[in-house]
Amino acid sequence: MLEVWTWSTPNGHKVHIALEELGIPYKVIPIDIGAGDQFKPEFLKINPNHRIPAIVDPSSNPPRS
Ligand SMILES: N[C@@H](CCC(=O)N[C@@H](CS)C(=O)NCC(=O)O)C(=O)O
Repeated sequence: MLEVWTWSTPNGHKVHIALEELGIPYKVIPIDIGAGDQFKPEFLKINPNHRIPAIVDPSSNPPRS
């Protein structure tokens, strides 16, 4: 299942709208950009430019973001 690393902002909402419209299942991983979660190493591994939203496909080998 796709992972959506995101927060409640207009850029974050765009991804939910698209995935819901397409009927693609996904799991949300909240990244509180107000608290600085986007600078944590676990998120920077996914998106080094520290911006949400980011989508990860864990079924890919290696996982793609
Ligand atoms: N081009 C990106 C822009 C994403 C973006 O600017 N995200 C902002 C929140 S809406 C962000 O993560 N800001 C945190 C930061 O820059 O550290 C998109 O449209 O999704």
